[in-house]
Amino acid sequence: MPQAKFIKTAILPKDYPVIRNEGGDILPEVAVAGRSNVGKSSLLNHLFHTKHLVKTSSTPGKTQALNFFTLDDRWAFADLPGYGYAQVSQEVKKQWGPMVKAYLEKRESLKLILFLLDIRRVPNADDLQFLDWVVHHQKAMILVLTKVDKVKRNERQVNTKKILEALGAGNIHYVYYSAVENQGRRELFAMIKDALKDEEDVAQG
Ligand SMILES: Nc1nc2c(ncn2[C@@H]2O[C@H](COP(=O)(O)OP(=O)(O)OP(=O)(O)O)[C@@H](O)[C@H]2O)c(=O)[nH]1
Ligand SMILES: [Mg+2]
Repeated sequence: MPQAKFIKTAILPKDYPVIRNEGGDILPEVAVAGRSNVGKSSLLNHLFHTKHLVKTSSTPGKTQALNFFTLDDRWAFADLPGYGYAQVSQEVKKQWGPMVKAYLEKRESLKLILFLLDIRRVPNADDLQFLDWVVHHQKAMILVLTKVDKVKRNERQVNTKKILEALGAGNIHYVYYSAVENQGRRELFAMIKDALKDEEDVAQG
């Protein structure tokens, strides 16, 4: 069984935790990002085999700060607050952009971004803006198409094509995911491992 731990909640870079393994190496970090309600926190619980370690909600806008976790003393994970939800307060909205921008800019241990999109929706301006930031900071990314239990098999292909077209991304790595129907977990882990291979080789000297 995987061993996941909650480490800390933070908003500002000065409050980010420095996360090391027992050998003292800083753990490579995977950030989970995407629109509010897309399923970020649920995906982390599903990956971790935990039910409530990561707070989820049917009300969008649940996660309003950065939440840091570790898995097996090997990887760190950051659950990012979702963007694009109209109902959160002006105060929260104003801080979202700077909070996530600062994270992408300052977090040196950030090695991989899981960019979540709902398989049923064409990416909107907020999604494209976020993707721009990721590309700008030259971060490795995996596209995770969530809630695939909500669409029929043939719809998957059609929607995937539309989504990739909207992103204007040619060869982007993507994976189908459902936390509800237990799909994609193994595949996503394999992709994460592959993406972080070089980092871990360095850490192990
Ligand atoms: N059908 C289906 N529903 C899902 C899946 N994953 C998450 N959900 C539901 O989507 C809603 C939002 O899930 P969260 O994991 O809290 O979403 P989030 O992206 O963390 O949302 P914010 O914290 O607001 O940004 C909840 O009602 C979940 O039960 C999935 O794979 N399939
Ligand atoms: Mg959340």
